[in-house]
Amino acid sequence: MGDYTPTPADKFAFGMWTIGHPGRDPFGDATRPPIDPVDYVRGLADIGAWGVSFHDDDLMTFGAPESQRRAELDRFKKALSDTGIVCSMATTNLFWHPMFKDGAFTSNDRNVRRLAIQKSMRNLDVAAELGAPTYVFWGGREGVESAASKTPADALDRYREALDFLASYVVDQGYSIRFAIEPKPNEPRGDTFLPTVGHALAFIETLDHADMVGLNPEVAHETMAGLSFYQGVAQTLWQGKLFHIDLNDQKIGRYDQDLRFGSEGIKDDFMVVRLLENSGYDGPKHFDARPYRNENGDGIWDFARGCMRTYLIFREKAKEFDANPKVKQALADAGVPELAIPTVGPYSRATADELLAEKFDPETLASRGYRNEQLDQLVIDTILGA
Ligand SMILES: [Mn+2]
Repeated sequence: MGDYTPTPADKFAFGMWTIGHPGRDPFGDATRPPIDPVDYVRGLADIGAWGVSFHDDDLMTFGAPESQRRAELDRFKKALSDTGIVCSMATTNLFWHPMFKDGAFTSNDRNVRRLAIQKSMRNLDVAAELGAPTYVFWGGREGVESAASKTPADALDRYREALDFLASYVVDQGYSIRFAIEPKPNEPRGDTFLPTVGHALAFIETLDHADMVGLNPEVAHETMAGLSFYQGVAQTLWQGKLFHIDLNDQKIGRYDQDLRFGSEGIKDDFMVVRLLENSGYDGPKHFDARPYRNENGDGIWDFARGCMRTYLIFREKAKEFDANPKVKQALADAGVPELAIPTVGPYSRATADELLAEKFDPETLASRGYRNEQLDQLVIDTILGA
């Protein structure tokens, strides 16, 4: 058993809005004071985190004079260099200000759309200055309550136009930044554009700079849609599009809970960690979650330590699972290695004729058992330490 103490080599990162979330919700005001960005970065270093991410408005007061914004940014930069915490991702706040109530890139107001792109360009400059390799696009307000209020094809055209323009800006500026779209089915809008991993993967293929754009899937968002996060991440990896990941937790069918990673969907979370660790993914393990609203003081850091601790426990359990001879046998019994064998190979007249001539006995094929119960029980035994 490891001691589950995180180190920067584990590449754990937290957003500025996560551990420091003041606890405001639609029914109640803040329950704890904001944390100064410099103290926040020091706190991350103290708990063994590696990276931090930010929205423009987390660091620099929106609408403040440029000299004040520069001073706020310089303070933050100094905290990064003092602690060694890396800026692992940046994003634009295109959801908080009331002007974004009808959307940002997809607002029906053309001037709001132009401002949203301008705001993103300015923060891309900051992201480049801080060395953030990934820029996330979560379309918080990109959606509708009334379906009649936007023509979906126009909204998708405008969404694509914004990302094409911004990707070209990155290329033109010579920045080493890739984009990651973060899908979410709803909340704060009734219906959000690009609601799931699948919608976003298909959308990316229509972009001018599709190679620069991948995904930032989030546990809570796929789970809200009733989907398996594990399967979503697996396909994202398969398509070479896992540019970033938001780890947290969520009960199906609820509002966006942003719970501590590993606190709810333990089995899916275990499978996600096993997948990430075995895939060669070397990006940040980024927690986009928040402490329970009734925490304060040390409690909010308990939350942050818990996210990392559970990841490390799952990482150890995943190694144990893959090394267990009983698991190897159960995987063989289930036919798992057989799925890796090509079915027919590349098409040729000869392989087609060979297949057409082959005789199958449906009764024999139907009589096979796949022993999934024993395999799944080994997953449970491993997680529970039995
Ligand atoms: Mn997120």
